[in-house]
Amino acid sequence: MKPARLLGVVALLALAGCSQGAPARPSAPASTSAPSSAPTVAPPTAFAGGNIRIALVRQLSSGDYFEQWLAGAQAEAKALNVRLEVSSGDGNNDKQALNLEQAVTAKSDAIIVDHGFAQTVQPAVKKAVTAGIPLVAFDVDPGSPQAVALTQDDQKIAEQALDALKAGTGGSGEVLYVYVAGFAPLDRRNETWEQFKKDNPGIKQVARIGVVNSSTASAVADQAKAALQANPGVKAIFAPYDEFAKGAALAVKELGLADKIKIYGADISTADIGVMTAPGSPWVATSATDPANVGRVAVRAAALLVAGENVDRELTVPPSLITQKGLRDAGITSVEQLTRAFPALTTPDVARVPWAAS
Ligand code: SR1
Repeated sequence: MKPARLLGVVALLALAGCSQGAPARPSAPASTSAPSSAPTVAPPTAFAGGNIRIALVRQLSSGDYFEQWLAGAQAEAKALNVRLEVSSGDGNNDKQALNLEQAVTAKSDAIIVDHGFAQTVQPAVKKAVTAGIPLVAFDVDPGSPQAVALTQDDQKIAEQALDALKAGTGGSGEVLYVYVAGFAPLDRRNETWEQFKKDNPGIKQVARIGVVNSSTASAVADQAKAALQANPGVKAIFAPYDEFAKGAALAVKELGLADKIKIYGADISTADIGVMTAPGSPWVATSATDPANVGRVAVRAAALLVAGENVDRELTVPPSLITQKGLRDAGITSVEQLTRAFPALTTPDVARVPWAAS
């Protein structure tokens, strides 16, 4: 992208409501690409041989968000010369708990737990902590104060999307809500939604749908079609997870309602940008972090713990509001372009590793 156009991109995104509007830094790298600033100290000797093993124990692995997150985690592991040993429960909580037990038994140098339900992961988290294994929990309550809890700012994610919904609807009208209870980030976003409804009595939730599985978007599309046919007055959909928003967009398009119903979502990926910017797309706004950046933060935090460095027990990555108009006006077609144009999506100071470039 030419520099003049790039500056236009940043301005347009800022105008579009990107709340993390840092000044333009056209040369900022995409979050999975090589870091750019020099390290300030030498790496601990334990990291020299490439023998540090960090277990990444995931509940879910399918879908854009989880794939990008893993790519970021792997890139950071490579940069830090650590081995990332990845397992996934594929949506099965018992399998994830078993994988976590195995990571403890295998004496991993550190463990990252990615999503999961508190009741199924906390017993094994406790065993890890008792065994002295440093642990980072992303989007799941570890239940142990010794563990580092990493989250995106879910309240902000919901607030940004709902501010856009309020502006788009004028603060009144029937809304279809997509939610599944039990996932910590969705539960936090739900708290904000509940408060939003109290603060905005003109907004009426007429139906709630939602499913999380290996084909979330198509399952949500089926549910959304039925809900929209049963509720012809709906003018907005709050779908705060990109697989939900993609499913909702499919339903609205297939029912030919894109000029009447707008979707306010969460998360971003290159595929999501394609959906949002497609002609006639109803998905008009999304509040998101860069998932690859969050994956990088998780690995950095785990590496710092292995090195005996201090890490805040709560780490939060802030989101930005990204609008359909901003993306279209700037001609953005990929997350790489988005992160280059909008450096606040990359957070090198969250769990900064002093011996690594950032
Ligand atoms: C099923 S939970 C999905 C959410 O997890 C991450 O926090 C992403 O933001 C996604 O929306």
